[in-house]
Formats: sequence, structure tokens, C-alpha cells
Amino acid sequence: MSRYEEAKKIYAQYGIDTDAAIELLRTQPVALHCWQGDDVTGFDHDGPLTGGIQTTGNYPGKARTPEELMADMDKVMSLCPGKKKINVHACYAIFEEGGFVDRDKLEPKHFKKWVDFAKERGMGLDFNPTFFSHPMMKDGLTLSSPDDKIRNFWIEHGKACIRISQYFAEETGVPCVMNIWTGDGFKDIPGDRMGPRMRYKDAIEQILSEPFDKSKVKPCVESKVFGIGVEAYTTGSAEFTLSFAAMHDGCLPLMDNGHYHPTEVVSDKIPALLCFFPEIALHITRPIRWDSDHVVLFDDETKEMAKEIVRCDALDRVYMALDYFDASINRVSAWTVGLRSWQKALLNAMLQPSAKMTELQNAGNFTELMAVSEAAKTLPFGDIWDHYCEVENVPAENVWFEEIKKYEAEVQSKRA
Ligand code: RNT
Ligand code: ZN
Repeated sequence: MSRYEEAKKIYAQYGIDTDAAIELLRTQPVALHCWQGDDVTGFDHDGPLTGGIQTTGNYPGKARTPEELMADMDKVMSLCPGKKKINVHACYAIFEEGGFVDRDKLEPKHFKKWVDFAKERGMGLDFNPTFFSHPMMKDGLTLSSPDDKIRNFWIEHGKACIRISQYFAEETGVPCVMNIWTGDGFKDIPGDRMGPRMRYKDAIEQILSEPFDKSKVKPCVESKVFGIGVEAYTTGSAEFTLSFAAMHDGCLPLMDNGHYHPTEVVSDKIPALLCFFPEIALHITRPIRWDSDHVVLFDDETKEMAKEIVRCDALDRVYMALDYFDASINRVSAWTVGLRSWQKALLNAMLQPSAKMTELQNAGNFTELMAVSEAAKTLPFGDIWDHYCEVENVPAENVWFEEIKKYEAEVQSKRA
């Protein structure tokens, strides 16, 4: 009997159907973020990365062009099981020779190559206006700036992005999640905390006044605690964005698990928000001591987040996207480890004796609940994972890195 057949029997003793888990997982889209490939640079500017986010590291071989970035993404996708979506930032617009336009003037045609890329691979596209790395940020502010000219520029950018999101959804036939995140805030104690938030509220409302089909475009607002150089105050704090989403029909809250105080966990916030919001969105990352955006691993909190989505039976209500950027190791490998890790976390979540655990909890049998959840930790998960990779026709755990070595030697190392 194969290792999978043996493992399947062991899971069956807990009432868990491993075949059903695999069939379900194969259909759940996870958005792969284009910005891991080039350290959140994009194609529309030469300036530095700003907005309170930072990549560290200088590993050779980073993608320099749309072609290189797409080739790298293809490599990643060939090494990862599961259904994918592509997550594009507005700064990744692709201009024809001499066809540059600023962010307030972006049009669907500037993203046609991304649409072609997605359609050829049968994938959906998610989108993000880029409110950073741009000279129109003034004193660290965009949508919450007191300067009308600055604020209006960014409102126009947001509206352009709604139109592009609608185009993505129409072209691919898959709803487009459009996430609004700004790094707006102050390095030191502000004199006015509410003013910027009132302006931010009004600005997002103006962006959302651009007509769109709610079944096709899913606007989100992402909160944050602080950023580098923006330590004292963030306009889009947790309370601000959550309240905004709650008060605006069709707007989703987006939680990035790097954007909370260190002892808070997004795994516990998922079932809280699901009590109120029909749909929510996630940025999956790995914060070390701060919002460091390390590569997602198959670690405890990653597992817990996946477990909550599955236990709440909310796979069709949670938009899952990766968001991290590590420039200190091979970027294609970083991407691959993160996507594979999230796939592992989802599979692991689907293989939990969750029904049994709920029953024990409701019966007040906390002694056995602890024993069962501990037993689940040593089930032969690796055998199910290997089988899933095989079914999905992607390399097994001990094999995929050989592909990275080859790709680095043949492709990435040739990039000067
Ligand atoms: C920054 C936010 C945001 C960005 C991307 C690039 O802290 O997490 O989501 O990472 O938009
Ligand atoms: Zn994020």
C-alpha cells in the first residue's frame, strides 16, 4: 500500500476524508503578489520605495522587466500546487514606448499585458492602487493630505484603479479584489489626529463613488499600526478602516497579519469579522518583531489562520492573498516557499478533526479537547501533502529546490 493509502486510513479513523480535502483545496484561489519579484519596485518610476515599507537584502537576479517578472511568476506557479490568482499593483503598469502616463491617468490598456498573462493561464487578477513611491506624496501623506491638489491627484488615481479593476473582472470573468492601503501617517506626535482621518474617509468615499459592479469589483481597506519613519500615527488605523468597511456597503475589511500589535493574532480576528461581514480579505505575511514581511512559513500562526477560515466554513467568504517581500534570498524561492506554505496550512486545516473538537467544546469536555487537538498534530500530514503535490503535478518537497538551482543558474544569474 502506498504511503498515501496508509495515511488516508489513519485520517479516516478521525472521520477525516483526505480525498475530499484535496478536491476542495484544488479549487480555492490564492493570490500571488507580483511585488515579491522585484522588491516592490514596479515599472513606473526610478525612485526609492517609500510609504513606510522597506525591502532588505540585495540578492542577485531580480526581475527588471515585465517579461522577466512574468517568467519568474510562471516558474513559481509551476512549483506550487493549487489554484492561483495574480495580484498586481498599479506601479506595475506596462507602457508602450513613449506612452508613460502618471498614476491619475492610468487606463485599462496599461494593464493589457497582465490581462493577457492571466487569461492565457485561466486565472483571475486582483489589483491595488499604489499610494507610495511617488513625488505626489507630500509630508508622508496622500489621501489624507491637507493639500487639495495632492489629495485630488490620489483620488483620481483611486478612481482610475476602480475602472481598471472592473476591466480585470470583465476580462477574466473572476471578481477583482481592489485593496486600498496608504502609508499615510506621521513620524512624531501629531497636533491633529482626526483631521487626516476625516479627509481620508472623504477621499475613499470619493474613490468608491466611481461606478462599478459590486459583484465584480471588491474594494477593500487595509489597516496598519505603523511604518518605518511613520511611527507615531497612522491615518488608516485598525479602528478607522474596520469602521469604514462596516459603514460602507460593498467595502471589505482587509487584515494583514503584520499590521497588529505583537500579541494580537489575526487568526482570532477572522471569526470575529465573519460574524458581521459577508466577505473579508487577508494579506498573509510573516512579521518578525515588526511588519517585516518575511517569507510565509508553515508555522503556528499561519496554520491557525488557515484553520479559522476552514472551521468557519468561510472559504468562499475570505479572499486570500500573499503579501511579503524578501530581497535577501533567491526571490523565486522566497515566493515558492510562501505559496507552498499557505497551501500546506490550508490542507492541514482541512485535515483537522474540527467537528469532533467543536462537539467536545460544546459538551464542556475541555480535557479531551486538548488531547484530541494534540493528537491531530502528529497525524501523517506529510504523506497527504506529497500526494497533493503529485495530483497537482508539481514537484515534491525534496525536489522543487533543484528547479530553483537550475533556474538561478540558467536564467537569474544571467541578469546583470
Ligand atoms: C504595507 C501593506 C501593503 C503593501 C503592498 C505592497 O504594509 O502591507 O499591503 O505590502 O500593498
Ligand atoms: Zn498588506
